[in-house]
Amino acid sequence: METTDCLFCKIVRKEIPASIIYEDDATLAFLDIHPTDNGHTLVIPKKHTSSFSKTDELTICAVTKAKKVVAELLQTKLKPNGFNFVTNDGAEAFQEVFHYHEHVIPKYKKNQGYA
Ligand code: DGP
Repeated sequence: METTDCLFCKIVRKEIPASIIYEDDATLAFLDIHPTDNGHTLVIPKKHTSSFSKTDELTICAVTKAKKVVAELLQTKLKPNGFNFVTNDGAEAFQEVFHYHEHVIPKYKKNQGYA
């Protein structure tokens, strides 16, 4: 896909709005529009790459470092009891947006989620 048509590239270029919670030179993190839990965040590289398996190691390292920062931010702000770190790679694995992204999903004890 051309980056001009890519939804997450448009978010990187600030052409469409997103609730950005972290940004550095190489990565961006913003709240998922369809959260499965409070604080569900997507961490993406700023440069376009379609999926985890098509991404170079340096970019994966940058995204992984950003994931750690994001988890710490969410831990401080929302006090979850754990996290799911999820990567969907390929249509058969339910990847819907073909710009590599990592899900950081805070998990809460029962009845603590949407406090
Ligand atoms: P995946 O199935 O791993 O490709 O997840 C894609 C996620 O992207 C899905 O949880 C919903 C989210 N998403 C789709 N469109 C938008 C959007 O326009 N803005 C934001 N913030 N998230 C989006």
